Amino acid sequence: MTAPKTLSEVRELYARPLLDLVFEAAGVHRSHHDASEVQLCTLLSIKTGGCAEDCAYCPQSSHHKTAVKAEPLLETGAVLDAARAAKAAGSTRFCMGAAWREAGDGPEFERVLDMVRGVRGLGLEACCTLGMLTEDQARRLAEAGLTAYNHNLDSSESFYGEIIGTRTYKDRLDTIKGVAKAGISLCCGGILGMGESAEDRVGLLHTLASLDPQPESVPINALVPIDETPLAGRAPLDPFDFVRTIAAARILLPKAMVRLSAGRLSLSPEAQALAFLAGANSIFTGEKLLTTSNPGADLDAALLGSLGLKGRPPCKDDEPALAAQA
Ligand code: SAM
Ligand code: DTB
Ligand code: SF4
Repeated sequence: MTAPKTLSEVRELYARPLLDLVFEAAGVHRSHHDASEVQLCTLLSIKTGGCAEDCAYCPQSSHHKTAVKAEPLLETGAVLDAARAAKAAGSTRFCMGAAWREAGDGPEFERVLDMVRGVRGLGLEACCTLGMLTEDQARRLAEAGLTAYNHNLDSSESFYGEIIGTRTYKDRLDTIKGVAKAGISLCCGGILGMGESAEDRVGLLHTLASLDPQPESVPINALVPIDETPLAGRAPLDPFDFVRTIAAARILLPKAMVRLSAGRLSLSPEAQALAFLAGANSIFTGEKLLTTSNPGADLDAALLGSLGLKGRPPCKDDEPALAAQA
């Protein structure tokens, strides 16, 4: 069956009885992926805080007086030490995040290119999230061997203006187009629990599924409410809404890696298990994401162990790319 694509089809899909949706998503998952494997990814904040954007959810925005302390761009050596440690702990993808509105040109961007080359040289997938990019920057990241670029749409176009005032949905889509043009895989997802409606989630899913090419990776974040941000007091996300969105994403983007991202500490092991059944097939490991806490290695090993899941082996689909670089 062809995946539904119109907005009304996505709306109907999203509104189905939860267990029917999970059942169908589990089938789609199993026909496109090895359902016994979960890809383990590690995140590192390479440049923390002091960001010029006003994203209402974000601890790193300079518009909110949060507890996050701004730090300059890390040195390449420190980043590669972290990447080696991530690899030793079983991660196959290393994601570098910078609290930038946009990646500027100059020595800092050159350093990020060095980091990408170094991470790829370790045999890891390399992902970056640096804010808006020009087409030339995207091309240079591709040349350095970048596997994927993370640039989230976060929510529907109509809800976007309620959470971010310093950039538009179109700015986001323009960077996404430049990334695709440079031949870099796209990692693009959203945040649930910001006060958005079911219709906003439908809008986000429809936009993600309509991107051409579709994202190779879809991170689904549960809002981590941060003190002193405008979203600090948001009501906790209903875990079944989280699972419903994962299931719909799996059906609409059958080939993508669907990643359980921020906010896993607020999800029970049972909710995460249902999310894996519904087609999630990746997690971020380690005690810290960019600035927020994450379940540690022991908790995750116990969770995967009790579900009979295993970490995906290194660079399964990535060997030709690495061989071409050697
Ligand atoms: N500055 C870049 C950008 O915004 O594209 C990259 C870093 S930014 C922190 C990466 C993503 O983290 C955002 O797109 C957002 O989806 C997610 N994020 C940030 N704060 C969050 C929070 N409190 N809870 C859940 N997700 C969050
Ligand atoms: C994404 O969608 N989730 C990851 C990754 N992209 C960069 C990280 C989100 C963490 C945000 C909260 C923090 O600061 O830790
Ligand atoms: Fe945070 Fe990224 Fe928004 Fe900056 S652009 S405030 S780092 S989410």
